[in-house]
Amino acid sequence: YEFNAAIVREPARSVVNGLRADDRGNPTFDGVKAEHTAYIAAVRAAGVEVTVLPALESFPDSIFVEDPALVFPEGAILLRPGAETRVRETAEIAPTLKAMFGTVLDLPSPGFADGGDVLTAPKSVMIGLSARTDRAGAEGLITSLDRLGRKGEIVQTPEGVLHFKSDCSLLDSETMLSTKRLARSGVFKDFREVLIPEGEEPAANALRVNDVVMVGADYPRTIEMLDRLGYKVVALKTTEIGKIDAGLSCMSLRW
Ligand code: CIR
Repeated sequence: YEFNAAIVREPARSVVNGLRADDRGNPTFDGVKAEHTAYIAAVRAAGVEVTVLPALESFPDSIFVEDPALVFPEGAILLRPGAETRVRETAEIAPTLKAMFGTVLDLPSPGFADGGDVLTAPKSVMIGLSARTDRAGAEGLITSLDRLGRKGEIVQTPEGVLHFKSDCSLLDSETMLSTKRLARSGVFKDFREVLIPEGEEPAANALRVNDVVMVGADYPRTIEMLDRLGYKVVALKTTEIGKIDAGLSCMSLRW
């Protein structure tokens, strides 16, 4: 969770048509834009140098740069998103990553993997199988991680949850913020677990950046809990991006 640099992408007007599992109405472009602007400011305020890429009108979900790639200080991996409308986002971000990283690997074929399913923890990189990340993709990713000197571990995303990280985030090197439904599977037995209060599940996609934890402003009980545990919480509005199943980690690639 210690980062010097990040990449984000401006939302396109088409973001209002972003993918979603349940339709709770379209987000507004201005609302998404405002949430994104505040997010960039918060990441910068946490001490990170942020590169802002231009909007891609043909890719409604391209604001969620976390999904088509994976980055580490030692190199980047170009992924293959599991949603048909998002696969070509990889080719769009590839030139930027090739300019910024000495090593850029391609996810081996076959299979699919979304960055939202990948959680970088201190001892391993956890890869959640989901509707977007299949076993072939996860196994291919383990090979790529190996080439970067990282150990990958395949785990399961709860049924009906978009991404593994929709339900968890690293709070510090020993502590995981998780929904109860995910923690129940035992995946975080090597961590201290902090469980999301019932009804605030989307708050699990929080984002630790250097000394702050960014949390969705719509989740007061989670904010209060983290505050009480001594974390420096920055509350950010995620109401509009939440309508297209996104949270705080989705909007950046960090290293
Ligand atoms: C999608 O369904 O792909 C987007 N509407 C939301 C992606 C969220 N990304 C993430 O959790 N990493």
